Amino acid sequence: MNKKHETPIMVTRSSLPPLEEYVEMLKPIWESAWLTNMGEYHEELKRQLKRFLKATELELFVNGHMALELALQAMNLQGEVITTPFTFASTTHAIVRNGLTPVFCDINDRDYTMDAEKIEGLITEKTCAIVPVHVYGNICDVDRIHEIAQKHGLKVIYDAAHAFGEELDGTGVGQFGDASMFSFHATKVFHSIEGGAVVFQDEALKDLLYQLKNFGITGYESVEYVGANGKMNEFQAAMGLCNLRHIEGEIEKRSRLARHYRERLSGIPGIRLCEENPRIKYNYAYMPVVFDGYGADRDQIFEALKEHNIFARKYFYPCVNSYQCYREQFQAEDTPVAARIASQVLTLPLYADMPVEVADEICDVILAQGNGRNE
Ligand code: T4K
Repeated sequence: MNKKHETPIMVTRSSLPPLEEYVEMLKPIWESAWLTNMGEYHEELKRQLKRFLKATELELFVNGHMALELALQAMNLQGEVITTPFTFASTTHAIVRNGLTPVFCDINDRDYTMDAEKIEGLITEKTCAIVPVHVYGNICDVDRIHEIAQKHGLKVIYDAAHAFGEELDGTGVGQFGDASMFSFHATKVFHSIEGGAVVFQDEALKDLLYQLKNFGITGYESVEYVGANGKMNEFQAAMGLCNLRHIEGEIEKRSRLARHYRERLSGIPGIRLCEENPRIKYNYAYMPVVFDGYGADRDQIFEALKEHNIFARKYFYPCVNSYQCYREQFQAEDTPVAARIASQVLTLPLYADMPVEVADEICDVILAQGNGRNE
């Protein structure tokens, strides 16, 4: 079996532009001493991202969470919001921190996004919106969700934290629903150290989102909204501009690794990979693998990898509806598919500069665990 890595292999590793490129970008910041509050880089990144994401409208934020929280605030919602428990804490927290009540809809077991066929059964007279998540970059059933939202007069705000640059039949993923949030955290396919954006269709939201991220200030002597500080600074925007130059190469490198994982792990009894949808242009953000009736369970694989100094992650275990802060209000059993997948899934290390040999070693460890035990 392979030897243990001297330096640990983590689930991801931030991509960075050449240092000189970033340093070059810093010079104008030093000259102008303009560090934050919608500076030139902020505006330039906004323009470039709007183009790259094929977005109608786009606003930048200090991080993805604030972007989602303020996008929900901008929708002026009240009551219940249908969402998924199979996600990162941020999605639900953004709903709750807006004084809204999350209602958890189960996921489907093909791509782990919200099971659109279960949404209507959860709609009550209090329902105001749906917040689905394109989890792992798997694009939700946007057509069905749109149909349901139209029929019941609901807003749709997508958590697209994982879906940067993705397209469905050539349409930018941010074009679906009323708004979509993208995360530009250091661990994401595209990052600005921390950062995020809201892509939206209604021009009327433009000023509002801008104002909400700046304390609700609407003029030198007027504050009309209870806003927050959600501004992206110039150092973040500079990193974003540098990284955007290299994004195509980043995604290409990720796609090669993902393909390699697929070749090694496909067709093994008890190992399930998400089906690839030919309509989607993926960004290969994550490499989720489900162990279901394999020779070893998810936790055993996790431990075996750890012994080799390889740290896969159990994204997204536990489900949000069993967090300590929510478990009094919700039953994890109400979303059984999410609970099951959360207990079976492991996201394997995947980042642009990961050598293919490391993917091979990871597969070797996994396959050795199943040897002779999965008949
Ligand atoms: N919605 C969804 C569905 C999300 O997944 C997220 C964030 C959000 C909303 C909110 O967006 P942001 O407000 O974060 O923009 C990480 C990320 O911090 C988080 O952004 C991400 N989702 C989540 C899925 O993963 P952790 O706590 O697992 O990160 P951490 O610190 O354990 O890092 C993971 C690995 O990444 C490290 O082992 C090494 C590598 N890494 C990490 C950092 C911080 C680097 O290479 N460089 C770094 O700077 O949450």
